[in-house]
Amino acid sequence: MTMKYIRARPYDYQFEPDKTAVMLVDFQKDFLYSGGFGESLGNDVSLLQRAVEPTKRVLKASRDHGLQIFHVREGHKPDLSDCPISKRTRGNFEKRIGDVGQMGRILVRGEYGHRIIDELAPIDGEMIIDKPGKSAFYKTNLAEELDQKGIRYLIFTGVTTEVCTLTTVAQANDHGYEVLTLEDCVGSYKPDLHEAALKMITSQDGIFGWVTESKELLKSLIV
Ligand code: TIU
Repeated sequence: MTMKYIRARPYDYQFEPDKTAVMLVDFQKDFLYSGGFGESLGNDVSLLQRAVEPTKRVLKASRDHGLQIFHVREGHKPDLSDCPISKRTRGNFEKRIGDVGQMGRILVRGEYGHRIIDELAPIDGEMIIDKPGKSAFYKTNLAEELDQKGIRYLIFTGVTTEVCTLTTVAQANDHGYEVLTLEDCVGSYKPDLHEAALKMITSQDGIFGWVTESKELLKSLIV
């Protein structure tokens, strides 16, 4: 298949659609809605909404154009055996991972809060990667699944920008993927850290990869 080009920072990004996966990182009720993990950490969860509509458009276009789609979720087994004590006990918060919140047990697999938001819900044939950590590569089969599908290019959307998205982008870079992050499809509780994360990706002429707006990806898919 022919190479496609996207206007991006620090310079144009090239990709082959049949070797590309679009990643949706942690678009879960636990992070975007009130009463979940994000709010339990003291955050204003409404700040993440900005990423939903643009990501919905990317998801639709990716489905229409046959790109591989990987949904990622952060969460733990009900017995919390995959949750380090440090993760559960850090910080001075009223509710912690595993405690019962307004959307069920916080950040626990199978609970309502762990689900992906309805607007971006997976459909049959799309991969779902459950991870216990911030990186989608840590203690998951993501690298094997990508290898099996012959993927070389990863295009990222997700929340939060500087935590699970950046951690995964950085590791994807170590795995050798060509990584593009869509800046309007990532969101953070911390606008200054959102900006810093995007700067980190593109600094040093793309130390972790490229950044652009979703409209540039959409344009490239229709030509
Ligand atoms: N707290 C925060 O900003 N993020 C996380 O804990 N996980 C993800 O980013 N998904």
